[in-house]
Amino acid sequence: MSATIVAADVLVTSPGRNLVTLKITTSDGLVGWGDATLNGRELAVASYLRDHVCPILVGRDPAMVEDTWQYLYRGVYWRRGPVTMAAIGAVDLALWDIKGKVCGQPVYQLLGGRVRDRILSYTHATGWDVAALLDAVAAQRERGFRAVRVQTGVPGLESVYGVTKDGGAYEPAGRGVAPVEETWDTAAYLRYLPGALAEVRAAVGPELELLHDAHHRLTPNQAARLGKALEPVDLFWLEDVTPAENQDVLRRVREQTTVPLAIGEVFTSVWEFQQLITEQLIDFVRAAVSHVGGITPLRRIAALAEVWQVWLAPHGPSDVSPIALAAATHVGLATPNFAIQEYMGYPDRVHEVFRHAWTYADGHLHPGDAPGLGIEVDEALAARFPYEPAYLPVARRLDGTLTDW
Ligand code: KDG
Ligand code: MG
Repeated sequence: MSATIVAADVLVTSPGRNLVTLKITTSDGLVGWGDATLNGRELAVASYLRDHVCPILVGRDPAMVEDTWQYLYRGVYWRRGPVTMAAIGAVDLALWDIKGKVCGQPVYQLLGGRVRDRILSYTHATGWDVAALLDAVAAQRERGFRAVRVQTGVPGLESVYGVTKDGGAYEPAGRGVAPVEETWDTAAYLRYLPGALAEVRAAVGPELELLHDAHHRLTPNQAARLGKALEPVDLFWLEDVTPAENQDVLRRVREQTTVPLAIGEVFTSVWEFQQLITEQLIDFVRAAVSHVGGITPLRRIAALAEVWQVWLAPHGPSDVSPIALAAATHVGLATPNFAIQEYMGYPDRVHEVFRHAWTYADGHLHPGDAPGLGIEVDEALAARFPYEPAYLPVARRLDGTLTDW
């Protein structure tokens, strides 16, 4: 007789940042873990799971990964959206984890086995000015990274999202019951960035891969101008140039510049990537395995992208928990058109709560060979760090109007 799901529980913990975790337990005593974290909307996903998904998981066959995905996506009238898809993603990861444990194999073996030995990763370097940024880049090179995302301050602005003034790590969400408000000036950014990144390139030499994230703040025309201006910097990619909704306009950016474009960390389904991939409007798909609904749909996105010579480069900030990072590394090891994995890193306590088989060494990640996703959650430790409200900042232009995220 096949096993059944006997319990599905949600853990919300904040060991340095808020993380939401789904635990599925089967009648043969196996446990599967899924990441349900949605930055700044953590409790909405926790409720979606607790109130609407966990009760209907109990009694189902944990082996039916694909059918469960279809059931939670196609079988529900209100489909799509980040809260729904993060919840479905958590279930999908937990069921792949269980399937690996049942088979005694790491998930990458179930996905067809490795196509590479290890997966290239990039991390973040931030500095308020070029000198500080170069120090931060040097520190990441010391850690072995061969690819670094570089973000700087902008003269005249008090703060810039993702850039610290002390050169240290940053946390995407600030604690507090309301988001911090920042001031943003696209014109000042466009004036400053090309020169600053040219200095970075001149200092680091030609081999280090440099990436930059514009966080959806530009118009298509501004994006085209920035792309052209950054061509001499030889970026690995320029990320999220325009707001994600308006995809036709990216054709204009493509026609004007050869800078590689990466988009998609806020997308939640293959359909949102369809036009960008099939019209080759981007070079890299930034899907987060947890936010697009799990390994099951991420593999479809990767397969569609492969046909159109678009590369997979999963999102991996600190608000994608070590469980989803594990899943992304399993997919990356087994996917031919995988390019690079973001590895922003975590507060130390996160590594203590989420013990993981994945490892980082010498600029690369490896999922490890533990069965399933290779994650063990210390639930007692997790319980010591209750949820604290925390939000991404919002930004207003100089005249007070809100910018896009
Ligand atoms: O929740 C928002 C962060 O994940 C985001 O700001 C990180 O843009 C990001 C990136 O590329 O990692
Ligand atoms: Mg990004």
